[in-house]
Amino acid sequence: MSNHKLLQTWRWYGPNDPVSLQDVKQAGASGIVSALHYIPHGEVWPLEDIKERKAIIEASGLTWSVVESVPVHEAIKTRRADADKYIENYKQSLRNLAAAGLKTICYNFMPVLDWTRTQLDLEMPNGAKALYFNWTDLAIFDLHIFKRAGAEADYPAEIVAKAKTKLETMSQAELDLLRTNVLMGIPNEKEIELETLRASIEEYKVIGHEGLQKNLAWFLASIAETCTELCIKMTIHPDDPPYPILGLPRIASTKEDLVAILRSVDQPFNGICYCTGSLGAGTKNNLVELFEAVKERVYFLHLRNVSKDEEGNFFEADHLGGDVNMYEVMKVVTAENSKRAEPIPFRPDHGHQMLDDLNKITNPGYSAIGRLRGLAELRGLELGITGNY
Ligand code: DNO
Repeated sequence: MSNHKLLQTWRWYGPNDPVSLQDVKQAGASGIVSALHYIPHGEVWPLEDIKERKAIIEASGLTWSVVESVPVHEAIKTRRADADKYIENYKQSLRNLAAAGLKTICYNFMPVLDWTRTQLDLEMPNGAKALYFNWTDLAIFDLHIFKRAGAEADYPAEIVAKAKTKLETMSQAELDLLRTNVLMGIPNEKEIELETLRASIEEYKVIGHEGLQKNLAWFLASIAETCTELCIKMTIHPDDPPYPILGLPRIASTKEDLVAILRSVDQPFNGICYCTGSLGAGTKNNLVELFEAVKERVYFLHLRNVSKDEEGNFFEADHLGGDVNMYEVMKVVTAENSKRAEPIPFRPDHGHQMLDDLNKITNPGYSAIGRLRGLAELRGLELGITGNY
């Protein structure tokens, strides 16, 4: 048993991030979660570039603890004819990262789109702004902007009807904003075009749920030896939201999914990024039970909260508010942490845009003050539970 605390980390998008490393230090985190977002997906991350980013972080007295993400190229997810080349590139990036001492890597296997929201500024009663996912708005995008063939069948009749009624009240500017929000990617990474999305949806139709599971198992098996040799821990980020959207398959949404992923290549390198916000949006997910099922392989934590309604729409709640009982989660997380040789890194994933940040241009979900509040609450909760002062 060890009485070390969880490792407090903070996602930093690099030198262009409006939140500075000095800000991160004032928030009280000691670890940085970062990635070389400017490198196109699928290309090798040069060792020099990795070292440069590391040096910038270390010059501020912080440590680069987790790499989030090393994106998996679509050619791998779909196992296209040229997939082997991308596997080789991925392995080379891992070698370069390990050479710089970076060994915890986050990735996802969501087809085409990373996390998806329909609104980025839902106003809370206190005036702060939160990220929001609404099925009616997604249906408006899908049925009336994107016009995906057969999309109607993927929504309950009431949502289709609501979408139709709401559409009539929306201005062109509102529709454009909805489109931008749904297609929004990671800051500094390439935005997805509607036509690319359309082509991908066709490609994934053929692959299906099982095909995508197999492709992930193949990816993991292909990098297994390299990871084990280099002591790299891979952590898959769950689907966000944890449902199929736009006709795309999802394979990392539930406890069963995550257990199946671990079993598919049952080796220590194959781990999980336990994201309470993504998994918490699943109406059937029990977060404590889920953690218990996979805990030995949880190498990274994203702690945030969501509040769902009866239709399954959800907004991002305060870290200690919402549907995820963070007290119960923190109890199981800290129990697992006390068994580890190294503390598990966590970050306050997303935060409200609040106070002075309301007047600033920020990366959605990644403004400073809301995350600072989340981090402070989470570390207080941890201390209250463990008593490890
Ligand atoms: C959203 C993030 C995700 C995550 C990737 C991991 O804010 O948690 O974008 O970084 O899915 O690959």
